[in-house]
Amino acid sequence: MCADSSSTPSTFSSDSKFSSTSRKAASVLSHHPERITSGEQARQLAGIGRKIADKIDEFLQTGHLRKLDKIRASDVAVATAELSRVSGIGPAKARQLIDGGVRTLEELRARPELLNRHQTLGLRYVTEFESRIPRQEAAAIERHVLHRVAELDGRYRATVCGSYRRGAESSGDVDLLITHPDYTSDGAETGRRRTVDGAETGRGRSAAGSATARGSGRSAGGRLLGAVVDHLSQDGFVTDTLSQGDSKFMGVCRLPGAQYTTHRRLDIRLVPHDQYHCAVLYFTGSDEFNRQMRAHALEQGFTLNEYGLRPLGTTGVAGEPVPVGSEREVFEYLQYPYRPPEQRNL
Ligand code: DCP
Ligand code: MG
Ligand code: MN
Repeated sequence: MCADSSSTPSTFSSDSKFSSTSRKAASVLSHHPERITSGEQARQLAGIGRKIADKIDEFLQTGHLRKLDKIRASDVAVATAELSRVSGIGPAKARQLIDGGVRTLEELRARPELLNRHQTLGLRYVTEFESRIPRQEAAAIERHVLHRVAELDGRYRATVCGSYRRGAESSGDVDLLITHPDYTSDGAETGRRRTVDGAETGRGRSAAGSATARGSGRSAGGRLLGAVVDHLSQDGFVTDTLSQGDSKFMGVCRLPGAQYTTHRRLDIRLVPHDQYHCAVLYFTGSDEFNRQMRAHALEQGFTLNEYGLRPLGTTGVAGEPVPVGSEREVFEYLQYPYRPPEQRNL
């Protein structure tokens, strides 16, 4: 405990988290002309009691104060929760910001250089993204998007999945799934191969893997998704891009016109044509329903995921995906009683 260091005790003595007794003690110590070397010595001073003396001894012996560590840990937890309100900021980024002295959204607004594009937009729209989308607005978004996609190319197929498809009265975001017959998992039209679990393999990965690739550098999937995003941006419906890859767009939208004023989160996923129904099933959720259905699939000797339904051989190795012509067929393969999306809110 160093009585002549003025900065630490003064921040201490002004911090509202500490009692007036503690603040008084900090002031006494900071004004003491000599270095304090024990709790016993400090106790001789006015305003220092047994408890403070014990804290001084704890600090001198261990270099820490358990109580202070606890307060700091809970401050970090509060700041992490606050910063995590921003789309694109997770625990690691929050930690990095806190270590850099940023703990609130207000402080974050003053440090734009610390944020990437996604996080910058996440901060700009933080309260708008936190407000839920009423079902009737989600329905208007669905009509708009399905109309615009069909207008672009009638061969696209599109479904709004997520909580909206499960009939929710309000949703956190809009989850749009699209496919196109020119885009399949065997890569026939894409010039490259995809494995059954959807991972891309072979040449072209690095070139087309760049999320910003435009035009000729794009894969077939990237072009099909990019065309949709561009068309949805043309009339101002898509207002911003948080991130965009060959098969996944994360962005921001708002319906044209004066009725809807709030910016909404929009996810668009392009999936191979032959994987569409398994993807619709997966992205309709709920997470818990998906878990239960996957567990049931395993009991029936199948592995089910967003890419397909595959029988497991006796050795447990997954075979070729079975052809799936509808969501209902997945239930039938698994002898699982069909549940419409409204009954998947587990
Ligand atoms: N999903 C999943 N497991 C995850 C994340 C997602 O199974 N870890 C699936 C089920 C979800 C769907 O993707 O229903 C869409 O994800 P969202 O996070 O958009 O969740 P919801 O649409 O269900 O809810 P919200 O209204 O909050 O968007
Ligand atoms: Mg959703
Ligand atoms: Mn989503």
